[in-house]
Amino acid sequence: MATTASRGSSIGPNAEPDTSSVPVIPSLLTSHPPIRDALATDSSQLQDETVEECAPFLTGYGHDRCNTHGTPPLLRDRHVKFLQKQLGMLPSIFKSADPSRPWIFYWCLNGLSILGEDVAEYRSRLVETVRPMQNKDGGFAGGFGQTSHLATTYAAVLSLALVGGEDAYEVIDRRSMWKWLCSLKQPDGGFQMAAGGEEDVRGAYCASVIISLLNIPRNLAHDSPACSAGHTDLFGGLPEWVGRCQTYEGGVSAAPGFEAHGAYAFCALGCLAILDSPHRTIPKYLDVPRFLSWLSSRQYAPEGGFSGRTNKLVDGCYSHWVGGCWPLIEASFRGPEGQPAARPADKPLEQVDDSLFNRNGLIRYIFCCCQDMSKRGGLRDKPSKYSDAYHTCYVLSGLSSAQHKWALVSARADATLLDGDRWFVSPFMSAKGQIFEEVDRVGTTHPVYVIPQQKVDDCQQYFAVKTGF
Ligand code: FPP
Ligand code: K
Ligand code: ZN
Repeated sequence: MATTASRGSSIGPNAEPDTSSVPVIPSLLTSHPPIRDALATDSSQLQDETVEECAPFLTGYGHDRCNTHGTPPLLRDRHVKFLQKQLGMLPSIFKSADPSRPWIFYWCLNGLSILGEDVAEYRSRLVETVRPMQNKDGGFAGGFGQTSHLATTYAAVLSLALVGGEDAYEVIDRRSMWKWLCSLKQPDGGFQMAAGGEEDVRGAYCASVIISLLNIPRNLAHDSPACSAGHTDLFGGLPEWVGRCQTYEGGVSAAPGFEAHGAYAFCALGCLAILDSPHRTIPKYLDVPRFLSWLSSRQYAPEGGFSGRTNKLVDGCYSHWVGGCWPLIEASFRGPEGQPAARPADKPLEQVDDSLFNRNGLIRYIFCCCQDMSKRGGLRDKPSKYSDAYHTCYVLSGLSSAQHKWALVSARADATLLDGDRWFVSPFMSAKGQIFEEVDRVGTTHPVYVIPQQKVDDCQQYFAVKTGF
């Protein structure tokens, strides 16, 4: 947490609670932080307003079905319906989102899958929809006739992996994908997002995900711009380039010299965890203590949620971008832990809470502030915002990482392999008590690829036998 607030002043409507009926909520999550910057600015004003906005929700306002910890239930069916609707015909106000259609597929399919839905039934629809989005020169665009982009390619590939099966995998033209990735690879080691486009850490992550999921050959085509710097490998100079994105604050920016942001931090760790096992790459290319200090400062009290950057506000989507950093950073200093002892799957083991962030704080922010409790459903940034597919996907993914514990079981023996690390997930249940109902525990996604672990394995297995194209 950013601060400890046991002596802070109370906020919200339950400042003087009738203790007989009011749930017990730690004062850290119901009080202003005890240490406040005396300098009032537009940022501190917005921060105060956000605390006031969240406070009534955090104490159970408007929820008639809160449990004894003041946590409302997960409105699973409503969120499922919301995502299903987003996969259908959309009204004309979505026109500007047309180039992001592969993203909408990914957010919805991944969100549905975290909520326990089988998304394989979308296979034939998805296959026919994304096929025309692939360009002859490689990669996927946001729609037919548009330019290929690494972000839409990443979203299309993950969507195909989510529905799985040969028909989906075979949509992808690996040879043209390889050629296109070679054309985006830059002499300084990074990747442009599109031909002539910006070079940033999203590119480093998206390219690493695509290459390692599809077993794309790593040798560089002779006409790649990166060859001029002597590179011969698609990954040449990439971890060094990612390392240069770490800022004085300890977080990671889009490209060297910019402001640290949670979304880019996740991309950096994800990329490094693909290039080799995280306990080798992360400490080698990042200053971990400085990174940890910045990452810890992303969780706010009393809101409980994460912000994306210094002096900005909590937002549900950072439950994933920031929350998803924790398992990777933990694996980086724990290293491979070996196969855990077998335990009954239906009974979570109570664990000593040695977590590096306040899991219950984040879980409370998500259940109380991020759910649209109306018929609309879906999850959101904060109570004053509308739910959307992006926030629904990433709030659920963040909830999943707060409800589970990931461990690296074994690391790849050979650093040239890209799919050798084995991860193990278990339900997290703090010995201090669980503030949500067991039925409200959501599914899991792979800590690096952010789709279910089984879908990652299936996809990598399918392409592993393809040597060359
Ligand atoms: C700031 O928005 C947001 C950014 C600077 C980064 C956005 C990037 C992503 C969400 C994802 C990238 C990842 C991949 C895999 C493509 P803001 O100023 O509206 O929000 P803030 O106030 O919370 O910083
Ligand atoms: K935001
Ligand atoms: Zn957001």
